[in-house]
Amino acid sequence: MVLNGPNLNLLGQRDPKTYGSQTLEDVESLMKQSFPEIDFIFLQSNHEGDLVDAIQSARSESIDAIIANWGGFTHTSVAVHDALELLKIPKVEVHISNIHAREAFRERSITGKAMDGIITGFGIYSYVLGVHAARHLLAKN
Ligand code: CA2
Repeated sequence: MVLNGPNLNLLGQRDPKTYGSQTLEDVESLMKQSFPEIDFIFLQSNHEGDLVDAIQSARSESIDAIIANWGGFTHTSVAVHDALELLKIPKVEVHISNIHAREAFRERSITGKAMDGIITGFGIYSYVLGVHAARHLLAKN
């Protein structure tokens, strides 16, 4: 399951210096092309509760792993963090930009504490790396 948080629906439309010029649709195509054997479920939402619901649904829908860019909720959301803590499948956080090379408030990832790891700063290729990381975790378990 690939989850994207607030404002990522605008990818490619603004701020190309930080986020590149590719759209969220391009991200999904890249993932499908890179891993044709995987059945991805994609969800983008601007609403925290939708993301919490998606995390909870992953428990009953036999999802193998979560790759997620929580957007701005990365730095604020205790609710997403708490939902993640209850989900015991591989969880990889991805960011397009390098959150450590930007404003100080982006340095802290609240959600990241409940993820297995974080990939940050490789443009939309972060999502591809996220799938490799999830596969590595699945192979270990
Ligand atoms: O680098 C990332 O992937 C972020 O998760 C993107 C979030 C930001 O709040 C995080 O600190 C880092 C913001 C997503 C906003 O997406 C936009 C897309 C196009 C134009 C403006 C914002």
